[in-house]
Amino acid sequence: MEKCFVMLKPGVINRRIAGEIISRLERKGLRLIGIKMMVISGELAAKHYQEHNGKSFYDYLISYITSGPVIVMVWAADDCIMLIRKLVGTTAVQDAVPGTIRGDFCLHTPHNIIHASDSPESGERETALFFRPEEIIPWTDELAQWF
Ligand code: 3AN
Repeated sequence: MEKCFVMLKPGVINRRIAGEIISRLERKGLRLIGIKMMVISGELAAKHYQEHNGKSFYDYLISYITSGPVIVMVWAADDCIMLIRKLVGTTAVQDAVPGTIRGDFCLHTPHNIIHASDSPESGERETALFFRPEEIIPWTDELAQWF
């Protein structure tokens, strides 16, 4: 089963929309197997966004992501990453279609509200960065027998 690491970025808790966003992923039928609230250190942020090091928006991205509490989650399902990224919408908020999370809740790309892994490898890597193994709870889904 594919894992997708998801982060609700700083500001989401402040805006009181965490429940709304989590609910969208939950209603899709995805399985939540890990969740916690935290403040990310500069060191962890740098590891998470290492692929963007050197880009024009990198310093801003690191300072933003460490500026307040975030909610980190791990979701599981077949094709979880593709399904979540469709619900999330495009990186550039001006292209994000209404009905998607970014299309409905974001004004600016640097504050595009939510991170979701973009490949199964990233899903595994990011999950291991943010969660200890015992924090992942792969509960049995009784509906799965019908899938
Ligand atoms: P995504 O989050 O959609 O996978 P990435 O991995 O390309 O997109 O970018 C990581 C984060 O960096 C984005 N969520 C956004 O906050 C920021 N970012 C990406 N591209 C830009 C940009 N052109 N200008 C400002 N910030 C950006």
